[in-house]
Amino acid sequence: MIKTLNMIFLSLFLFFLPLHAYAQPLKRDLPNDILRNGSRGEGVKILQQALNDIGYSLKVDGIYGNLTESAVKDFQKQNHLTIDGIYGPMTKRALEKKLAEGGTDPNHPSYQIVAKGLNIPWSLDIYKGTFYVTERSGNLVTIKDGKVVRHPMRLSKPIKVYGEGGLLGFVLDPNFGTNQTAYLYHTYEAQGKIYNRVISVKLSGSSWIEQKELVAGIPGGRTHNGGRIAIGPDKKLYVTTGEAGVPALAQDVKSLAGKILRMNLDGTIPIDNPFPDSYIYSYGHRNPQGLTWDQGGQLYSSEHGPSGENGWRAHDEINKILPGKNYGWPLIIGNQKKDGMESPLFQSGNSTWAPSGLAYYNGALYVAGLKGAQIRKFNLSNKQETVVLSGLGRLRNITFDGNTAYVLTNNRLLKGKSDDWMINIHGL
Ligand SMILES: [Ca+2]
Repeated sequence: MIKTLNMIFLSLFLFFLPLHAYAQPLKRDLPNDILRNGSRGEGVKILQQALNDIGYSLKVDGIYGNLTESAVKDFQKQNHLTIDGIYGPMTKRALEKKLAEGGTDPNHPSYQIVAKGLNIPWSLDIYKGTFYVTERSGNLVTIKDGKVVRHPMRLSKPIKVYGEGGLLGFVLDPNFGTNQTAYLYHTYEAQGKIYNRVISVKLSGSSWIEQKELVAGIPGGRTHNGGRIAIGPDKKLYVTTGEAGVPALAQDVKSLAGKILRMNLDGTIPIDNPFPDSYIYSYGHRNPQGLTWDQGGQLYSSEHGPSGENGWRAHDEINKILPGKNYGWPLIIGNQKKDGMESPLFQSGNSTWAPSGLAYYNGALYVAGLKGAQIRKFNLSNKQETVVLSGLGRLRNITFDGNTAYVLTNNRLLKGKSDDWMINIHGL
């Protein structure tokens, strides 16, 4: 309740004041009781607060219900404990350790809330102080001076909000100022099957109207829809697609699933793509959801590792993407090697980042983590990894505008209602 009240007070009175994420290790006197689904009381409250401190978004009500149980299970899973959802001595010790780490590095940044009340925001692009955000539930949102506006859309195929699918990627045309054009990636249904497509849309008045279908029929499903789109330094549109829950498709160079695609902004295939007459730029991907380029124009992508396939788990990846290369899924994971396949630049081993949005800034890659609930920084020269932000729940995306990073949270719940934020961070 304390945390909930705090959030309400913050939203009422501190909206424009900078909020500081914690820098110091967090100390909480965790209860010594055994707590389980059905437990109630002060001990449960302290546990819920502690779980929120490391990135979960629980209501602190002292009632150990299904949400608390699933957070405990998730925590146990990530810390390689028995996954029974019961808080006892082992879970307590692991939680104390996690709190002592504080989740952030000593030079961690301060952040401000730019907008609240978002519903699973997924992508962000910025033009002259206006933020263009997609919500997975099917809204294109603009945010200006903290005000959130949802715009009507006229599309030839309705957005199918299903599982991990919905309205996902979004990017403004390089000439948006004159042509009011943008590109988006969304899930749809045809003949009872789930697909994804990439289209261009134009802002007319306050409505977004479909202009052209660039590519359709990208296999989709309840999971692994990929969905990030970005325009490269070469002015081509790059698209991440998931293998739609069918791992073999990632190795099939006739399928658009489990790939990074590259196309001209009118949807045609660039003549210098690695495979003739194909959108495929790289393959062997499971569920890539991040794309970025460094100063020298090198492309990188983040991708979710396995969650049980072949008994494999975790091993999330950050890859350096080269044209025509095979990134191994489902034949190799993590640092495994195989002839003709690329191993990742960074991988999470037995822990899980669940990496989504990826951004390059000043010699480093920054990835937004869902399960990990962190922004992780990967220094490209010394290969060091640091956590630069945590404690805000699942994080979907990070985008830099000059020296400022903008981060979207995902699935934060406030009193059972979605309350995702866009925050900005200075000093990364
Ligand atoms: Ca791989």
